[in-house]
Amino acid sequence: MLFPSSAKIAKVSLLSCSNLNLRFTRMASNQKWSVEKSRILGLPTEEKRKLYKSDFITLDKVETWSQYFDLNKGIADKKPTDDDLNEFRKITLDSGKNKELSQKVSIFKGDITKLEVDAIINAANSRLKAGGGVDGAIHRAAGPLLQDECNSIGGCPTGEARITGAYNLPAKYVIHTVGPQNGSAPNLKSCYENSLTLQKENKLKSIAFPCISTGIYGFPNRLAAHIALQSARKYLESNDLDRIIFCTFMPVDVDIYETLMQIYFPTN
Ligand code: AR6
Repeated sequence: MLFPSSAKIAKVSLLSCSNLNLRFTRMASNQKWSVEKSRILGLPTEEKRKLYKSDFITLDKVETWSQYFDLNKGIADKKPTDDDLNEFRKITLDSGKNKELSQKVSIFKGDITKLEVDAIINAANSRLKAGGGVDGAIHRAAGPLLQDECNSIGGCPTGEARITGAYNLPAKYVIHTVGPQNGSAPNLKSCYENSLTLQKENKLKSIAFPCISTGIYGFPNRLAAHIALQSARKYLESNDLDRIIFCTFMPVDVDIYETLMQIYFPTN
């Protein structure tokens, strides 16, 4: 038969219609995140604040480490262990910068999604699919377009980092980094370094880190804090930004950071 039956034509055109629909839907969702991302980034702060799902904390309300240390006298009694000092000796401080740098870092106890900073770091998984822990909290507060943008990136290997918009979050951007699941210290170090590289490339002035890998991925909290503080200290000695915030969500991390910040960021 030379001509296809009308049933066949109908079937083929139905198929191409549904393919076309699928393509349009995909395109529409692609366009939606990218249009919204640009629109939100261009909003005046008061307008952007109407998008937030809950209360927010501005940078000026987050004490610098230097202020925090002065206000919480008891912290001085928290002494590093011999193991801490051995780990600390892996880097050399430019001690002339101590005072200045103690004003460029902070401990923040609480929920990272509340921070109105340039970027918050997400402890993501390599598929960049919303999971539990801080990742879940970030996706819930940002709204579904964050997942759409993550889908457009496709994934992120362990130790690397990717940047997206932050949508309904108070932050401007989210930097997604994938911490190690096998306790690899070099991979965790790369997470901090690659996130900081994105900070520089995007000219971000204030960023907040959660304790990457120390939750579901099970990295030891104390060593993770050493790696975070070593990376931040070395980076701040030669790069200009206003603030790196260490977001400590669990009491164990508050205690570790209050102890270790005293050696990595002495206030005098
Ligand atoms: N704000 C700040 N820190 C938080 C918050 C929050 N709202 N919620 C949890 N934390 P985790 P990981 C702390 O498990 O170990 C996800 O399923 C938490 O107490 O979030 O790198 C991803 O999709 C802990 O101190 O991240 C991955 O599959 C820290 O954030 C996997 O978990 C990190 O804990 C990543 O595991």
